[in-house]
Amino acid sequence: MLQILDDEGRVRKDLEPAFSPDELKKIYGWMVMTRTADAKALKLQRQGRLGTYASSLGHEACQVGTAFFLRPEDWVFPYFRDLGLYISLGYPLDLYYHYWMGHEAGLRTPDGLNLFSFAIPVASQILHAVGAGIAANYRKIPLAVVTTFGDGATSEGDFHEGLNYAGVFKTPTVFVCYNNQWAISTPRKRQTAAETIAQKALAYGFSGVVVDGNDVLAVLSAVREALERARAGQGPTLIEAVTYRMGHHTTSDDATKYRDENEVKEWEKKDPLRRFQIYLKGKGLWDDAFEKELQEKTAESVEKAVAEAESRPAATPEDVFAHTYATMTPQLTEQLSELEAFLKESGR
Ligand SMILES: Cc1ncc(C[n+]2csc(CCOP(=O)(O)OP(=O)(O)O)c2C)c(N)n1
Ligand SMILES: [Mg+2]
Repeated sequence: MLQILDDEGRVRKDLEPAFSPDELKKIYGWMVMTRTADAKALKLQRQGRLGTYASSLGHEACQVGTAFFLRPEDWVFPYFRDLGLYISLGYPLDLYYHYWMGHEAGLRTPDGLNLFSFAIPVASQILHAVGAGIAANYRKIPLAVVTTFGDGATSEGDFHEGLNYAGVFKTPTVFVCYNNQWAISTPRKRQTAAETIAQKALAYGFSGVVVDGNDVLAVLSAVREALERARAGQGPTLIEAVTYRMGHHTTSDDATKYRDENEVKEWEKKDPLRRFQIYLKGKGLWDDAFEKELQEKTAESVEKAVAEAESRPAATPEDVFAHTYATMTPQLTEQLSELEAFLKESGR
């Protein structure tokens, strides 16, 4: 497993990537923003102001590390637990919140961002990413396509079909698996008998690497190398970022029913933010005053995003019917009339 910062934030000098102070601060800032915006989403959900939410707590290094080296021409096919990636790519936070508040408009990506709407159907985005890679090859455009997914996605047919095709046709795809040890209540050991997820790439004829997903420098290094290979026509890479889902699966889940709290405590010691903070401090780039100012600025922009999201139109029950077909089927039209009659009768 590639690790550059250990659990105590000590750096492997021989592997240390060369970042400028500004770049290091930017990476840290995005990680802090991810954590703050995530905590806010959980609070809003508890207050009935946001719908079911999938927390990114603990995934900040994987998500920010995956996004940092992306270029405007690259394409991204993420999944539902990817707040840090959205933040790093400059996706408006108010839009992101608006989606989780139940409005599909929140996933309408602003022009100029090559970011596909994130996938809720597990692993379906992997096929889209491979398809986009085929298109890039066909048009001879040197770009990379990144897709993210969880450990649970690796048991889906879509994962195997996607990786097989990518290997055969050498698509410029970077597959990033956030192996957070759980797929709802299914633990990693019940997901696959293979020793690692990364080794599955070998069966499809390309490289797989395991990285410490709580070490942002390790994720950054592995993703940079994979992106360069993809853009140079050297084909796909599978990156397994080993991390941990610190929260429940979503706000509709209670993980205490199926996992040992001691396991969560063990992973707290590997916190990606704390490790990176120690590293920055060692470089003279972090102190209490810097942290305080960053926290204040971050909290302010999060509050602004919430206010903007709440000023947008709320989703209506009728919206459920609106966006599946260009023209509704007769059955849907009938069901919509029934719903409308019900809403009228019940005075809503
Ligand atoms: C095709 C499909 N099957 C089942 C589900 C229900 N479901 C939602 S998330 C999830 C587990 C995903 O686990 P993992 O891929 O490890 O991602 P994580 O949630 O841990 O980030 C399941 C089974 C779904 N959304 N799509
Ligand atoms: Mg998982």
